[in-house]
Amino acid sequence: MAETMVEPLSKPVQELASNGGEPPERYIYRGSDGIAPSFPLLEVPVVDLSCFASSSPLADQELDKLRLAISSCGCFQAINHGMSNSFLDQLRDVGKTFFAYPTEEKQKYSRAVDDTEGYGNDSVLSENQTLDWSDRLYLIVNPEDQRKLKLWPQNPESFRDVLHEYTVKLKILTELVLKAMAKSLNLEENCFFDQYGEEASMIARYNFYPPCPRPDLILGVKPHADGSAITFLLQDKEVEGLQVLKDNQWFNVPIVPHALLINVGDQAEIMSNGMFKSPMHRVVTNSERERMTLAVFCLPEADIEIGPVEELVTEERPRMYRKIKNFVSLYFQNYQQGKRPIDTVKL
Ligand SMILES: O=C(O)CCC(=O)C(=O)O
Repeated sequence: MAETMVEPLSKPVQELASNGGEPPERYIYRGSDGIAPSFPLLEVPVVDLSCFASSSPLADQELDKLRLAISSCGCFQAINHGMSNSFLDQLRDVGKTFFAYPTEEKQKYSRAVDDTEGYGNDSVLSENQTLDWSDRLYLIVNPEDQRKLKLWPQNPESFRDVLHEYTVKLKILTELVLKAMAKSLNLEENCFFDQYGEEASMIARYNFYPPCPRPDLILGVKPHADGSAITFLLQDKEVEGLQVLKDNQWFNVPIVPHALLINVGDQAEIMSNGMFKSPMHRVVTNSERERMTLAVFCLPEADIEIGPVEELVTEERPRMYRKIKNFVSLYFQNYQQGKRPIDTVKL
C-alpha cells in the first residue's frame, strides 16, 4: 500500500491546533458539497450480531434488517458483538493516552515518508491536495507476521495487548458478518468469505481530530468510500463527526456508545454486484472538543481475484464490475485525487 510522495510529512495537526491562529490554506475544503452549519441525523439500523452466531429464532428478522441497511445507507450499528463495554473503553483509552503524549514520544513511531504505516497524517501526493484535520496511527494488524512491531506504541503499556485482543475478536466477527451478508441474500454462506480468504489483511487506524478553529471550512477526513470488504468503526463515545452521503445529502451518524459501526467497503460492493452499497463518508470537525475513533479495514487477500458472485449477475442486473486482484493497489492515487477507486473497475 505504498504511495508516491511529492513532499515530506506535514506537521502534526495537533501542533497546528495548539499553536492557534488561522489554519494553513491547504486544509480548506474546496468541494462543491460544502460544510453546512447543521445536518440531519441518519437513521442507522441496529443489528444484533448474537442472532447470527446461534440458531436464534430472530435470525431471519436480523438478516432482513442487515440486508436493508447495507443496501440502502451501507452501514449498520452492530450490538451484542461479544465485547464488553469496559474492553471497548480500554481500546479508546489506550488511543487517547497515546495522542496525549508529547510529540517526541509519538514520533518514535512516525511513518516513513514513503510509507503509510505508523504515526503521522496525510501523505501529500499532489500540490493541490486538500489536507485532513487529523493525525493518525496506522498499523497493519493481520496477518500477524506482517506486523511491524517497532511502530506499535510501547506506551501506554497495555496498548499492544489491547489492540491485539481486539484484532483476534474482529477476525471472528468478520467471518460472521460476511457469512450473514451472504445469507441475507439467500446465497451460499461462504460465497463472500471464500473471496475474502483465510489470510486476509486487517489494518487498524486510530484517528485523532483536535478541535479545529474553522469547522465551517475544514474537514477531519475528506469524502471517500473504503477500499475494504467491510470496515469496523469504534466511534468516540461522546463526540460526533462522521457523516454519510445518502440520496445526495450528508447526514450525521449518531453515536451508539458500545456498538460497532460496520460499513460496506468497495470490495463487498463489487462482490455483491452492487446490491450492497459502499457509502461515501467524511468527517466534520468542531471547535470545542477533540474526537478519537478507531477504524479497522478488512481487506481480502491480495492475490485472490474478487468479482461479482455469479448468482447476483442476471439479465435484469447485468455484471457491474470486472474481476480484480489487489484492489487496494488502485486505492490511494485515486483517493487523493478525489476520484472513486471503484469507478475504475465499473463495466
Ligand atoms: O473517524 C471517523 O468517524 C471515520 C474515519 C474514517 O472514515 C476513516 O478512517 O477512513
